Amino acid sequence: MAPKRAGRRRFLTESAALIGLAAGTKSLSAQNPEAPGKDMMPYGERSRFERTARIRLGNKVNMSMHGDPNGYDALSPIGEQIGIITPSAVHFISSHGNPPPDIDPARHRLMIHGLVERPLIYTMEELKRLPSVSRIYYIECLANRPSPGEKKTVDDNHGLISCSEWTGVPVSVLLKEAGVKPGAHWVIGESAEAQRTSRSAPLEKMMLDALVAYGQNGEAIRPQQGYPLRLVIPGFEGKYHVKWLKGIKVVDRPYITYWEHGTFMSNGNTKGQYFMEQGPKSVITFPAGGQKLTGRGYYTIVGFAWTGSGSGTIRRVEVSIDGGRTWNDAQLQQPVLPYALTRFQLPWTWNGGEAVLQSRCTDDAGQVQPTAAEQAKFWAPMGGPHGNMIQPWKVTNDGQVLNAL
Ligand SMILES: Nc1nc2c(c(=O)[nH]1)N[C@H]1C(S)=C(S)[C@@H](COP(=O)(O)O)O[C@H]1N2
Ligand SMILES: [Mo]
Repeated sequence: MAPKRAGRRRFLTESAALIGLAAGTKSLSAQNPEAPGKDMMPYGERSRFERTARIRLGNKVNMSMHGDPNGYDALSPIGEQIGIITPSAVHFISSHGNPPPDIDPARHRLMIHGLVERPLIYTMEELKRLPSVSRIYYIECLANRPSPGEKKTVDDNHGLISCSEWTGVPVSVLLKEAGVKPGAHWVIGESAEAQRTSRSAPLEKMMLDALVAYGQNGEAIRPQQGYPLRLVIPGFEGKYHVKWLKGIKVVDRPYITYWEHGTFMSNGNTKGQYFMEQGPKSVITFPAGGQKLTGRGYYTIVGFAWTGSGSGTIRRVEVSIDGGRTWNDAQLQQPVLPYALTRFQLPWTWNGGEAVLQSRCTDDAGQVQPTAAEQAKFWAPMGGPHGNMIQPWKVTNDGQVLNAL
């Protein structure tokens, strides 16, 4: 009994001291240690010890990395993401030169028009009165691809992907309400920003699982992500997820809008086909490019896998620690959800020597993530629209992790 009582007494004394401290400094917990005086009770911020941040793109230095000369783009710090949800504050941004428009949700409208029986106009309030769904989906930019040379870190090579819980109304509900006319096969998502970035997608997919989303991770979508409304088309290239959505126009055939031109005409796509679904892809996010191991010993290799093909579900992830000679099945961390990031992990003891780490995933359609060589061959001669090749990372004997592509 005696040691226990002593323990309890010490606990009481310490908590009394804490209470005294808190009283003395006037509700310590309510203050932001970074910005003294700012009241953190209504809307919180992270600890001042946390530094994870987006990486801005589009200036002269890194423009060539992602190719958009007007870029208002930013990479998500994927190498530091914990769990499958990307915090909204560090969701990647791909906005083609547009700062987010300043939209008052009270004045925003969504128009359903084109080949429909009854054109409809919804206010945000009306949309929110409809039954909603919440789904965890990734969005990945077409430009998210590893490359040798200039891109060194895991964020540089893979930061144009993020995963959120999106909440909104299925597009099918709105289209059924409007009544799609015979002869309609495609849908154009129309956006409200100055430089219109409309995209078209097949009606079938829109009816299947596309969302008009107003919620992201439990709150309103962030301005950079399309506030107050965006399209979410699970598994499709990022550019189809139209932000600042103001119209859904039902049409007879695909229209090549300005921003679709790239997919349609380049990338060896001589048949003029659309490639909207993204193939199986995975990447080790620790240990990964730009990071450093602090010493030999036990580590857990972690990473993400995802696919836009088939039913969008990852079935298997293998990890190689010897440059692809042998492969080990990694553990898939639950939940494993369609069109979401899937976490994988594998225990690893680093003996201090050189090692080449890489992951390869298989989706539930049986498609296996290709090596860079296989990828190049498939999309020859000009390289494919989807950069889903295997990413090798080289651990040097002083613990640096380098891009080994
Ligand atoms: N209205 C509008 N929607 C848009 C874009 C845009 O510039 N304007 N960019 C597209 C591209 S290229 C991508 S990859 C995704 C990125 O979404 P995010 O910025 O929320 O990450 O949005 C798409 N939707
Ligand atoms: Mo994009």
